[in-house]
Parts: sequence; C-alpha cells; structure tokens
Amino acid sequence: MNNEGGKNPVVMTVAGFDPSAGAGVLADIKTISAFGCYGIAAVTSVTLQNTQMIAGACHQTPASLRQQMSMLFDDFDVAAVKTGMLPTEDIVEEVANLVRGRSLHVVVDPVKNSSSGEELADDRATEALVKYLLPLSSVVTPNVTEAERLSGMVIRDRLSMEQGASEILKRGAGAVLITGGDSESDKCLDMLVDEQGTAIYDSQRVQSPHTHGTGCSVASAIACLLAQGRSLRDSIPIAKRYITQAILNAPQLGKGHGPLNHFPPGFDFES
Ligand code: PXL
Repeated sequence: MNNEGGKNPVVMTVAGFDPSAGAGVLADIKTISAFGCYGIAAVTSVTLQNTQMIAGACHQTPASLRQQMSMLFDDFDVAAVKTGMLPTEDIVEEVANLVRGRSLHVVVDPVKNSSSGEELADDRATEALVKYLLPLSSVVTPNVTEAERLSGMVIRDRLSMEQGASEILKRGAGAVLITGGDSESDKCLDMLVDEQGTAIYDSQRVQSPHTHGTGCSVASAIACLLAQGRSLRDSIPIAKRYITQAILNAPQLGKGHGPLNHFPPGFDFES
C-alpha cells in the first residue's frame, strides 16, 4: 500500500545537492513541503556552488546511493520519486533498479547542464537514462536543449518540438513535457505529448535573473500533484502557475542567479 491519493503523501527526490539551496534536493524539498507532501531525499552528488558559479562536484558512489534509497524504501510508503542530477551511467542504472517494479509515480527531470552551462551529467549517463529510466517514467520534463539530446533531433518551432517529444515518447517515456521556459521568445510555451495526444500550455514569460532551480521545482511540483492523485493534464497548469509566482516573489538573494521563493504568499495549491 502506498499513500497515493492521500493529502500528505511521501515524495522522494533523488538529485544533486546545491549548497546555495537554489536547485537540487534542497529546492525539491522546499517545493514538496510547499505542496503539503512529506519530502525525503537521496543525494547523487555534492555540487560545489553558489548563485554565481559551479566550482565542481563530488559524486556519490552507486553503493552509497543504493543504501540511501533502499533504507528509505524500507521505511516509507513512497508515492512518487522525482529524479534530477544523475551524473553517471552507474548511478542511473542504480536508480532504475531501485524504482523498477514499485507502484509509484516516477518524474524524471533529465538534468544535463546547469543554467550557467556546467555539465552535471555525462553523455553515457544520458544514454543510460534513455535506456533504463525513461521506460519507468510517468513523465519526463526536458527543457528544449535536453529534449534535443534525448530525441537526437533539432527543435526550432512547435512542429519540431512535437516531433522531438514524440520521439522521446517512442523511446519509452510515459509522457513527455518539454518546457520552453528558457527559450528566447516572450511567450513561455510548454508542450505535453503522451498517448492521448498533444497539449500546449502557454504563459507570459517572466523576465528575471532569479530562475535558478526552476526545472527542479517544476518537476517536484508535478511529482507532488501526481502523488496527491491528480492527472498529469491537471497537474501541469498548477505547477506552471506555482513557478511563475515563485519567480515573481524571488527573495533577491545572492550575486548571481538567485533562488526562487518556494512559498509564494497567497498561492492556492488546490486549484
Ligand atoms: O538546475 C539544474 C540543476 C540540478 N541539480 C543541481 C544543480 C543544478 C544547477 O545548478 O546544481 C544539483
């Protein structure tokens, strides 16, 4: 029995540690708490960073990650797992082996580079993610660059976005949400492609330097909403509105790409 459909389900994040709490497991735990779920975390890598730069990363061994996750699985009824930075092929395989066969939602944020361009996962990790983790996913949430990598296609417009998403779906994902938040236009266009077809979610772009961790946070928000029993099509607009409010209410901290406000005042988590 898991807590799926309950109001306070347990959501596990498997991701990197960003000490500045803008992205990674700390951003995920804040998002999960904001949505009223109980967040638990397994760390794949300790990154060395502030809001201005990433100076390096100390990856966990697959054995350490396995023990973190299996001790949590032994103890908690986990309703959803959200994955973020999975730096190496071995780590990806370990995560896939640990979630396979469990009755839970798996939301995969296929993190490749940080917003400032540093590589957080190598090419073999991306190949392993396509091979082992996509087939276990409820949804994968690439940005346009990540979608190009996962699909092997160039994405320039709505049509190529849909073709790219369909290709990723063919590679085994349960559903594909391509997020357009970091494209150039003043509209922010997200596209969901699944077995039911294509849905477009568009919103006005918010211009801000304080967008660090938006990818992590949107995937965590979706994991919570799925864990609470919502459909994917209902979850995405709520998650999008949440991110917009989190950016608009950013606390203006740090000298670089600052964090979001994961607890935006007045936000209605129910609608
Ligand atoms: O936003 C991508 C991302 C994911 N996970 C970790 C990160 C970053 C970007 O900095 O540090 C741990």
